[in-house]
Formats: sequence, C-alpha cells, structure tokens
Amino acid sequence: MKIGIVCYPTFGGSGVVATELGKALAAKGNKVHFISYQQPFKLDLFSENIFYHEVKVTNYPLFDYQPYELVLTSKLVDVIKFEKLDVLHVHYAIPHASAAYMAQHILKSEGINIPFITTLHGTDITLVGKDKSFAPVITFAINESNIVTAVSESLKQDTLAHFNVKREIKVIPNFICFSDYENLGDTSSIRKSFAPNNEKILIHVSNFRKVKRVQDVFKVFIKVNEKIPAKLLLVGDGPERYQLEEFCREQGVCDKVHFLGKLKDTERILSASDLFLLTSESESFGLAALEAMAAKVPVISSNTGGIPEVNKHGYSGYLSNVGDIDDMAKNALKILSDYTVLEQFKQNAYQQAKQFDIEKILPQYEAIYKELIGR
Ligand code: GMT
Repeated sequence: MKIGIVCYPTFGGSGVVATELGKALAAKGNKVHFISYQQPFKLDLFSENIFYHEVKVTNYPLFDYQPYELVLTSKLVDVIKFEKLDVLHVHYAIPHASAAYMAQHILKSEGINIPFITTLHGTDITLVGKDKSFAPVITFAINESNIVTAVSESLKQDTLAHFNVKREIKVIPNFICFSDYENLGDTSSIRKSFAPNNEKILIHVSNFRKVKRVQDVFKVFIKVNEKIPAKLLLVGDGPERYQLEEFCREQGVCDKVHFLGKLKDTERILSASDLFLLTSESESFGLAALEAMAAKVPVISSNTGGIPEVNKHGYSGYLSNVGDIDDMAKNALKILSDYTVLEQFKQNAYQQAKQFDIEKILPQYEAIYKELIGR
C-alpha cells in the first residue's frame, strides 16, 4: 500500500504514535509518505520505503498568521497525485482533518479518489477542540472523515459528548514497539550517576504544559523523599519549565531534581528508574506511562481520561483523583518501601504494557486501510 501520514513533528504523543506506526508499516513493505512542516523527531532511520515531504510555510508581510492549513492542503494534493497514494492517515484533528477533507475534494474534481482516516489523540478534542472557535470545523471534518479512530474509549466518549458526531468512532489504542526496549544494555551506570547512594529514582516525562500538573509531580516527590531518600528526573520541556524551576528552588530540593530536557529516546533512562509519575488533569491515553511500563517501571497516576485503560490500579501501579497528592505519595511509598513489592510491580507493569504490543495493534490499522482501499 502507499500510505500518506500527516502528523505534528514535535515532541508530543501523537507525533510519536504516527511515526512509529509509519515505520512499522514501512518495515512490512508499504510505501509510507510523511507530510509535515518538519521532519518528525522520531523519523531518523533510513529506509527505501519511507519518504518525507516538507510543508513549506512562506512568510508574506501581509500575513500576521501564516495560512498553514492551506499550504498543507496544497502539499497533500501534490503528494497524493504525484506519488499515487492509496490512503491518507491524519493524526490529530486540528487542522489535519479539515486539510485532508479539502484535499480529498480538490482531487475528486480531478477524478482522483483518496480516502482518509482521522485519528483523534487527545487535546485536539479535550482542550483545543472544545474551543468554540474550532468546534464547527472539527465536527464537520470528523463527520466527513472516511474512518475515525480514537486512542482510548475515554476519548471516544469525550468526542461523542462534546461534538455532534454522527459517525462510528473506532477505538484503536496506542502501542509499544518492544524491540526498542530490548538490548538496552546495563543501565546501572545511569542509575549510579543520578542516585549514587542508591536513592529511589522517580521520573516524569512530558511537555510541561499546564494540563500535566507537573507541580503535583514535585509535591508527590517531596513527600516520598521525606520517608525514603529519592531523586527526581524530569524529561521534556515546555511552558511550565520556569515556574517549576522556581518551585524547586523555593522547596530547596534542587540538589535532588534533574531537569534532563528533551530526549529523543527515553528507554534507557526509564529502565534505570523505579517509579513513573503522571499527575495530569486530563489525559486521553498516557503514552508516556505506557512507555514507562514497557521499561518495567510502575506508574503512580491520576485516574483521569484514558489513563485507567492503561495503568491498572493495584497491579501496574496506582491511580488517584487529580490533585490528591497525599494519596499519590502514600501509594508511591507502598511500592517503593519494600523491595519484593517493587519487583512485583515492575513485572506487572511490563505484563500490562504487553497488552499494547504493536504486533497486536498494527493489524487493526492495516485492516482499516485495506477496507478503505477496497471500497
Ligand atoms: O499532550 C501531549 O503530550 C501531546 C498530545 C499529542 O497529541 O501530541 O498527547 C495526546 O496524545 C497522546 C498520543 O495519543 C496521548 O498518549 C496523550 O494522552 C494525549 N495527551 C492528552 O490527552 C493531554
């Protein structure tokens, strides 16, 4: 199959999922064309089956805001026509779904049929999408997509609750490529460098937006550290970074906290850690938690959105109400205080992550591509 994939190239879950999906499809012999304004950060391998088409946004003095959706649409028309794509898969509804719809109709007028799939990822529905200024276009583009998927049952229900969507939404959860977690080598030197006195290592990975409530991560960490010597690793960057640094100084814990910045690959640092914290206000799936679990790291999380579909209470970790720092810290200590309990949770986390093995999820996407192409 010749498949076009549209995604955000930046450090965000939807871009990671789109890129890993494309790489897996290419490994099975499909021709995969990525279309984005920048090379997706995980798209770093050479393969004769992978192509990258850059959307160039020109800067014209008249425009205070560059019309990205229009240039994306034109690029889609061009790539679909020239590369003779069979199907287009857009990740994140805004503005990818409406651009795909427009491209589809331009091509229709030229006698070319291109079906498209929209995958909803989260904030396109739960945050940005709820903004009234986007709602009519998103509703229309979702309804006009040939197939719509959501990464969790919770996101599906949110979409149905907030938009007048009349079509079926198929749930296809996010996935893990376990090959990335094999042969990580000995990570004890990483452990030793951050926790020389065998402190417990707590870790959080995100883009530090308000929705992640990273201050809660700090608060949980501080409570844990009062009982058990611990270190906190923060991977990622984003708008909350400066407030977090400030908070860290106010609390006098800077010597125990490491801001590691944006890391392309997190597998090794995760596997050197003991506990993952995900305290989000809203989270449609929580790919970062799944990645931690694949690295055998149990998860202390909030119980919002799709997280309960990923992290199982009392098995792969624990879930608490959003903002319930005391409960999160209590649960973290339950896991960390006893070596045998920690080892059991690590194994459970890994087993739970196995439910989301790409080998189980990829066929679901392949089936919908085939269904659309055969229509
Ligand atoms: O919020 C992010 O981390 C980025 C965002 C995205 O779309 O790039 O993530 C959303 O999609 C991920 C992949 O499907 C999900 O794992 C995240 O839960 C979701 N984020 C939120 O819902 C806040």
